[in-house]
Amino acid sequence: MSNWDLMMPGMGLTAIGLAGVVISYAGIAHTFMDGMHALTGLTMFFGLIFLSAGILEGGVSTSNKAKATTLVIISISLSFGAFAFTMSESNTLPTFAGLMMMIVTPAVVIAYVAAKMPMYLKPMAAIFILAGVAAITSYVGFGVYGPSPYLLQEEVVEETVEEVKVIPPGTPVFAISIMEGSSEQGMPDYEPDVANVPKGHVIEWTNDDNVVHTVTSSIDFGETFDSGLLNGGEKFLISTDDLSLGAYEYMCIVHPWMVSTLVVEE
Ligand SMILES: [Cu+2]
Repeated sequence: MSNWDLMMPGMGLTAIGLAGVVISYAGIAHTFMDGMHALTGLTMFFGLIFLSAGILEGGVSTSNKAKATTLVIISISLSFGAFAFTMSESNTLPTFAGLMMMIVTPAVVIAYVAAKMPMYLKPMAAIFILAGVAAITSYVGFGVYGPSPYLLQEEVVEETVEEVKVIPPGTPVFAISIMEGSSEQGMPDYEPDVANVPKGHVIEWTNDDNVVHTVTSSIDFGETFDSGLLNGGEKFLISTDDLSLGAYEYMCIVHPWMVSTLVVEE
């Protein structure tokens, strides 16, 4: 009943896609994560489409081979999903899971209707397509007019922070260390990784490594602040008085995987 010429490439694509998605959410490929999960997710979707087309050709298959394949794929997907939801801190994961559900639920219902009640297939498909269009429209609508920053271009505030050469007396200092060995990808880099600095403090980065690093604001490539090359032992100081409240992601130009966040608080 099932078509193995479709199922084989389907399984291959699904496996490759799944591996890529796991890698990107496991944080191994930190730098490429955003692009990678989209690309591998797409690969996986295509794989699943081929796979289900193969399994469902000629009706719902009763062959044990097809059943076993389906079970294996479902259990891999479920265990990955459970892992991702408990272990991952990625904030795009709920969106990704939502998209999966949006595709899987109608696909299952339509496949079932196609096999058991073919006369209702067209109205069912129409309902799902309309629901999908309505959902996407309202999602985009709320994304644009609502508070979610996900779909919005972040407004770039034009501000340039000058390096502090001499700390004014009585000013509290917040120290951030560029840790030894941080040039190596995967090693701890800036410590603390998320620095919550109360406004009024001077922030002092110290290069405790013996390799050259920088402290460079990421969003505008050093427009807001940029230490330039810091040799081992050198310091870079800026005043939070010159920064608006909020989060600033910064990185090392020499080692772009060194990324941390600075949060200026009240
Ligand atoms: Cu570096």
